[in-house]
Amino acid sequence: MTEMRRPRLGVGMVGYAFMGAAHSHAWRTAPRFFDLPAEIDMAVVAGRDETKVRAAAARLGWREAVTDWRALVGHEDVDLVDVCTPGDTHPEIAVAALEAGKHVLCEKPLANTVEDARVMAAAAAARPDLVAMVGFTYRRVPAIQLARQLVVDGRIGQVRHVRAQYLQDWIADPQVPLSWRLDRQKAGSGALGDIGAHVVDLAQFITGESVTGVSAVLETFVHERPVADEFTGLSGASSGSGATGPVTVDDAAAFLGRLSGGGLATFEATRFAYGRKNAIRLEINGSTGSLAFDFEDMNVLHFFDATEPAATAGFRRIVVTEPEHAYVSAWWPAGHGLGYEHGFTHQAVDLVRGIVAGEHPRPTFADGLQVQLVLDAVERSAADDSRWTPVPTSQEAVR
Ligand code: SOE
Repeated sequence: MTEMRRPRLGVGMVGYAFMGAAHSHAWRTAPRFFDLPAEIDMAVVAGRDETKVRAAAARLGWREAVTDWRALVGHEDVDLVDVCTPGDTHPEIAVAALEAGKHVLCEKPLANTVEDARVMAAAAAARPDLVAMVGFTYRRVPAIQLARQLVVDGRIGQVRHVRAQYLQDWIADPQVPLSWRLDRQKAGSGALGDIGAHVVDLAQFITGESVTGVSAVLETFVHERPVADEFTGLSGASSGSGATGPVTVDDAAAFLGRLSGGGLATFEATRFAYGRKNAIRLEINGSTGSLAFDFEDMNVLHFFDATEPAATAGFRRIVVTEPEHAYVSAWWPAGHGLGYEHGFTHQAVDLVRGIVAGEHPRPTFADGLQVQLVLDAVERSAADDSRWTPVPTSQEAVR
């Protein structure tokens, strides 16, 4: 019997820090656990510093290292460009890749501005033969997939409320040094774009509705921080020289929204919630039930079915590790649990399958643009004090 040869898919990744490491892990792991319709070739990684990019290539499993992303985009072995850089470079790299006939996976948020996101979405629309996907990875957590399925199946009825929070604490200490995520030029915004974007995407993905309007506040609590000399993971280390620089983004965002189906939503994104490490908390109340999720217990989904007899109804704690659940059968025996990195692997799997099938796995660049429009509306709302209604003190009230 002759075995069908699978096509080769050459991947080129730009950037190799936190997201680059997570994506590399996904590219290495996806073919080892999932049946993929293509052979993954981790062909090239690009980064500006030659020594560091070579070391990253060796550590993360890339065949070749280059110091210019243009060389990667033009590389004959590269069919897919994986963009893991800060947002300010997304448009140039992604558009060049699409124009060169390469599929693209781009980290979120899609861009730093609506205008840039629009250009990227237009470039993707001009090449329907190519896949252009945004890295809203949390969609591919099995419990989130189950939440979406329960909504599709009508198990919570019409959505009335979404309560969405993304809470971290890694910059709550004012001595945590500056890094690109605190620089508006590079990141576009702060907690809003870095983590708020995820909960906007998740709320819309699970409900199947879109945010149609917002009323927002943004705040920066720490305006000046030590300058970093070295970067690791999310943050960096300062040598203690005493040099400081400005924080140019929001530290926290809070906003109300209306949903296209008539429901109300509240959103909160902060990196100042001491004790909350990566708490993506979602609660959705519908006309016949509710869902609740917390990424800090990411293998679990809570479901309340209001059609059950009141005497015994209660939130059901579903451990989402059965082979029936999305993606799970490729991994471990029931109950053995998945972690942060698995979402990235699932993303790689769906992307490769989409490319080979000639489909457009979501979230597409058009979906990324839509989230960007919400973020932009939040910034415009927060900048406009005209609808802000101050509360008089009780002394003022009795005067
Ligand atoms: C990437 O998807 C990302 O949003 C990072 O940019 C955040 O900083 C991280 O905390 C969550 O994941």
